[in-house]
Amino acid sequence: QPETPPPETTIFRSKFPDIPLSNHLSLHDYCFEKLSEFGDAPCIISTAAGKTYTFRETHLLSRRTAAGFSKLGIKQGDVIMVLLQNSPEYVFAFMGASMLGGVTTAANPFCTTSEIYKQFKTSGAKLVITQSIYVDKLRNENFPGIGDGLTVLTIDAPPEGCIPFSDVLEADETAIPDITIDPEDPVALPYSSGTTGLPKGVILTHKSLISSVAQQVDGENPNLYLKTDDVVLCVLPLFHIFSLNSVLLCSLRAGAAVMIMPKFEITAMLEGIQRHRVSVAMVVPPLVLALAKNPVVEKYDLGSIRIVLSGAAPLGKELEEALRTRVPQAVFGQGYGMTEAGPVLSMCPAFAKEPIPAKSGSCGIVVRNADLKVIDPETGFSLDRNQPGEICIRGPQIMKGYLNDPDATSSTIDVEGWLHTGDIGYVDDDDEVFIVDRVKELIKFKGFQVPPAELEGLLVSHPSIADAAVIP
Ligand code: 4UW
Repeated sequence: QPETPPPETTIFRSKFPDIPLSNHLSLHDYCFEKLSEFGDAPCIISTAAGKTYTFRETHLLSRRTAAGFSKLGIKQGDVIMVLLQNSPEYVFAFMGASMLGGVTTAANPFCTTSEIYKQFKTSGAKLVITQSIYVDKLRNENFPGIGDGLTVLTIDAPPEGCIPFSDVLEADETAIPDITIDPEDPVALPYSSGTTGLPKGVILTHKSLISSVAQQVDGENPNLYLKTDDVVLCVLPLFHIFSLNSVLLCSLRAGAAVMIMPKFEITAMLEGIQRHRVSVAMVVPPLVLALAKNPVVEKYDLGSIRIVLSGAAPLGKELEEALRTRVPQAVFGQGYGMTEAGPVLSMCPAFAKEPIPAKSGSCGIVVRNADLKVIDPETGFSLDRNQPGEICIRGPQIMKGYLNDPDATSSTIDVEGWLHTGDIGYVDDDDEVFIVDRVKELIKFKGFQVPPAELEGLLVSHPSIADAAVIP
């Protein structure tokens, strides 16, 4: 529980009451806790493979993956790197690693070899899971040789030296080593540049991710009410925290199915939505643009969609209005997240079981079991309602810290436990959060982070460039 604040601090809380958090469990036990209730319900719908896995099958294949990783020498605390488009194997690898007490660091397969290498090296990854088309990205002079120091699994036909992922799916699920997981153990290691500098490993523990998922979907009146008959669109990449947390983990916990698509392609997505009756669409502004403006959308039935949740970047009002005319039956709203915040800070209250309407342009209300404050970026003093300042968040969901970077950690999380977001926003009279600006060094492109420091580093590596400053 957050400690009592000094009297002058204005703390904003959720309109919904706090709930008990099951954050003493391991993430996989928490996500599969209600297996006996909905074990035979669809869990993963893979459009690419034309295959559906039930919750029981997903659980079993994750267990086999854990046993298979163990046979390959992966132990508690080890890091595995996932370099994949969305696929069922992504889920098996993430959950399987968790079952071993391992940690998943996911990278964007579109990153360059040197970006991937930096993440591989700094995370200390012991194993890479990828697709054959990306294996060449693992062949540069810095990486150990594939099959000779570097273990690479591919989910499709393995190139020379790689192991087929199907091998681990055949392991004996009873052969998972007996381990004890501490809630403070890391389970995910996404990379983020935070408020300044280069990408850093963000340590998310079992406790942080369970807390964040619970803040969204648990309790008698969940802030984000997902039902067992929901089908949730999983087109946003699982290597980004929005999709990992709010799409995948929340759906697993709530018993909703996820329709996994390897990449965004408008026609395939619309066909999938129509065919599988997608009811919850988790999107980013460029996807809202496609849904709102692309003429092909009119040829498809989107009548099954009841919720459209946008986040990861600001969304213009005009675009929101245009989308509303395309899916008039759906409730539209935003969430606000940041990798380091576990990631969700606020969520539209109109998605609750007992909904509260939210205003256009708002990012919803702060999640339950958490404190939010707004501070003057110059003085650090807390501000009242309707006054824009830096948003700070405190609660059991936030990151443990940056990997091997105590300085960056202590400049992001202060001694009172407040995580400073680098976002400028305010809280209005109805407790709704509005983001108006960003003071941190960060460019967002289609919801993805582009750290200016990384581009500056690249520019100054050119012999004719003496210095560089990159701004949005
Ligand atoms: N409006 C304006 C927003 C918004 C925003 C984020 O890449 P990261 O670190 O993380 C994310 C996570 C987003 C997210 C996760 C889970 C979830 O449910 C949800 O709601 C839909 C969203 O984007 O980038 C963090 C930075 O992205 C900006 C903001 O600057 C933040 O610090 N950002 N959401 N709705 N800006």
